[in-house]
Amino acid sequence: MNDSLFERAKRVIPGGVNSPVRAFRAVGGTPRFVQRAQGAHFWDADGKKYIDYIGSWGPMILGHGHPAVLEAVQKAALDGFSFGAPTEREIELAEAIIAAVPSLEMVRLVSSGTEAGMSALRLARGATGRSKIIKFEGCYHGHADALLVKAGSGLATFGNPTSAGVPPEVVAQTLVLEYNNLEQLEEAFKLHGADLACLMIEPIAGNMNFVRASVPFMKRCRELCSQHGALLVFDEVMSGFRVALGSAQSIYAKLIPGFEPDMTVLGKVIGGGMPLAAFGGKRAVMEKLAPLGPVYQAGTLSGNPVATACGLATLREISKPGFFEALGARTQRLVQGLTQAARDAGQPFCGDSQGGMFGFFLMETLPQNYATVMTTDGPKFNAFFHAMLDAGVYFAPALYEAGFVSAAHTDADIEATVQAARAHFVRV
Ligand code: HOZ
Repeated sequence: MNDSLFERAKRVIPGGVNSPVRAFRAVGGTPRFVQRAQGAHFWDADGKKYIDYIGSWGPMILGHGHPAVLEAVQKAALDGFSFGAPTEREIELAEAIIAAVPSLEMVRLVSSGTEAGMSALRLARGATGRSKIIKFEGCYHGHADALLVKAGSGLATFGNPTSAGVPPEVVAQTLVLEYNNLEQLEEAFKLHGADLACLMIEPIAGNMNFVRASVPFMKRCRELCSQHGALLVFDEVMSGFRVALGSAQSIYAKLIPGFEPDMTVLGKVIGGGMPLAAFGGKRAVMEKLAPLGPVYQAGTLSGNPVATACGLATLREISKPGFFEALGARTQRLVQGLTQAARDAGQPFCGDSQGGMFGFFLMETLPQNYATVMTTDGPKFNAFFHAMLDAGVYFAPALYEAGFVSAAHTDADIEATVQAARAHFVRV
């Protein structure tokens, strides 16, 4: 059934998918067409059950079909799908986001991470009156033209880190530096500091697998941005409300006194699985947005009433005491179990996690940048991916993607995953 659906899909949808990484082109084989999902599992069109470690690429932090979220969505849907006029729930969601992330004074709700990143960039340029931006190799900030240069995720998967169709003049203002490379960072600010609108970074990169920005690197990003009047923009579409309730910035704030970004881009978890994202920051910057200021941004479905209900119900659940401690411990158990299984079989393996987000590499030590991630043995990853898939474990079908554990994953799910990995590692 998966095969015939894929053939049918390819006739009417480019590559048979509506987002490239789903096509399994990197790992080979037929994508699984999902029929339904519940908790930590989904079932494909052939009725096969999988332990789901992508969780819609991050949003499903509570697992699928959480009762409180379902109830909120059903109730909201009965009241109307979309109004194109403001609702109280938009205020409630904005308040909930701001309450959890201290660097935010105002947020604007939009419909996708791409839209949020693109709008944040325009706002940074409009607020500073400058054009140049810094981004890092392997960081993916959605598919807006100016950010689609040396990006991770699907672009890395298909070996085209810069997309066709992006005019060179559009990316001429985008400086691309190596992640965690202090020398390049210093040099870029020395040469271009006065022209820089912003530095945009995934603090925990989830689009070149899982790579953390080191604390000294992040500290220097903050200092240089402040010295040169550039805005530090955290892309927390993946890490936001996923690695901690206060997002990745709360982790850096514990290690760097007084640390906070100027702007934050959010998505995924704040929508709980519905199309919803946001960007926010200090009042002085956010008030440059229309209708108050000269930077234009808008959207028919922005702040959608069903999506905001879904996001709010999700944030309520993950704000409960102990939620992130339990999720983090479970995710760590998964990464430790996989590491042990590989090591016992004499296979190189390393992994890292924070909250409910994780990554692993079939190499000895954790990479610090995209170039090192690229040295991963692709065929070896693909063999691992397919062995796990056969065993009913669904990891991301590309080695450049992070993985996600939800509150619905049980110890039994983790144990079954580790056993499946162990069986593979002793075979190869
Ligand atoms: N850009 C996502 C991975 N980093 C993929 C989204 C999707 O295919 O749903």
